[in-house]
Amino acid sequence: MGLVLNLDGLVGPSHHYAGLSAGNLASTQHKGNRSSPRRAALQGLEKMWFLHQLGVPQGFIPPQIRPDLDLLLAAGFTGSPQQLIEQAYRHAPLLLHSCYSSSSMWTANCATVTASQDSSQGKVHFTPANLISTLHRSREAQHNYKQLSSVFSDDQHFQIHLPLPPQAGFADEGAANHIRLCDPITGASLNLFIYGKDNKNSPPTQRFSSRQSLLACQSIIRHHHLNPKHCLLIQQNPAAIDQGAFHNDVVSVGLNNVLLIHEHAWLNQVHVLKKLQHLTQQWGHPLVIMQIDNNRLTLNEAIRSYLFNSQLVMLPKGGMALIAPEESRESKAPYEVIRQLLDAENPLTDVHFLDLRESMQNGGGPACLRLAIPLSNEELRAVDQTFILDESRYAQLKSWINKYYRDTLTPDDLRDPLLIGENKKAHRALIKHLR
Ligand code: SUG
Repeated sequence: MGLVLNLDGLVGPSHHYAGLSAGNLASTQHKGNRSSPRRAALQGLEKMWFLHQLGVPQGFIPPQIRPDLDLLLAAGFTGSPQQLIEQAYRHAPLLLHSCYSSSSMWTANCATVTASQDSSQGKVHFTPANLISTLHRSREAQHNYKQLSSVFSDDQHFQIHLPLPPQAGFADEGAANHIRLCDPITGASLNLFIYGKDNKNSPPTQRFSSRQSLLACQSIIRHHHLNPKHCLLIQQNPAAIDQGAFHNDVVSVGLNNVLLIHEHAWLNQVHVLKKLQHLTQQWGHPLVIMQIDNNRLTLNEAIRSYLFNSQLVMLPKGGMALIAPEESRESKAPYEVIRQLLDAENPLTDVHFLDLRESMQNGGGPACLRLAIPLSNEELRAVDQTFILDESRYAQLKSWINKYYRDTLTPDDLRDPLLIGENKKAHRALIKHLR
């Protein structure tokens, strides 16, 4: 049976709340609040360590270098780094926040990944997402390409494609809109690609724009040499996007033969789920669809609690655990849903609630912080082991965060000229550790 490597993004030292993502309610609501980069990074690291201790393969990728001064140069500002920052602060605050954004921590948006068994080329394929829907995130794409090319450099097993063209028609947000279902017995699989807009026929959203295009999904299916018969193109429910489900992983999550989904996640959901049942009817382990109806948990409560942004992980002892955000324990309806899921007949055996509040306040729950990569044992051995978490790496990263990260940061603090040097120093120290 295959395994899944979770590759989490380390939170960067300039993590802050700038309200950069329209349609992401948490980002908008926390705009301007004081953040704690240190707490954010430690919360993310503790999640990785927790999963490692559960026996789940866990890796990490470093934060991207910030500030991204090239963005300010591209906008026509000139001068020393300090002068660039000061000018952006005065004349283009949005650019200042974007160039300091730590958004590369949400690696579910770093790329779409498909399993070697699913490709006629027999390789694990990666397409880094172009992330063109938001300015701050679009700056991640080129670096993600380089980073993935270095972590997965063994070209016998891995192929890293270029991001899709940086145009709206190809808008791509990575694995947050992709689910791989598979039969743990026969290895048969189904790749679900969930898009928001098809550039012609889609019922339009009213309030927020959708981020994932149909063309991006179709292009990835071709680049990765997937069998179209084993891929399903599904449209997000525009009403869910309008309520704040900016990515599909805010309203559904799947692993192996299990799909946990809100009733209003997809367009024509009744029909799509029937099709899914039909396509998987030969599987040795039948598909288990756990649909949560709106009368048990409203879409609004689902989005607030981020219950569906939990991670589903396979446990070495057998069974599956749900790694849920603390917020889904704190209110009655989501907690009740989880309790009932645990009591019901399904592969879910455990639930763990984790405190990821710093990331959650920017709209990033447990599943946003990781890129789930289906691998064989041999493929896992071919990954650059520098980026795989073990006890000594965990201790090293923890002391690095404690040493170099500020305890708090307000959006105004980005003006502080000292922050540029602090970020640089932190980055250099990390590179040194990793070497
Ligand atoms: O793209 N938030 C991210 C959250 C990404 C969540 N990922 C998944 N659902 N997979 C986004 O909207 C907020 C940045 C700010 O406002 O400062 C931000 O980029």
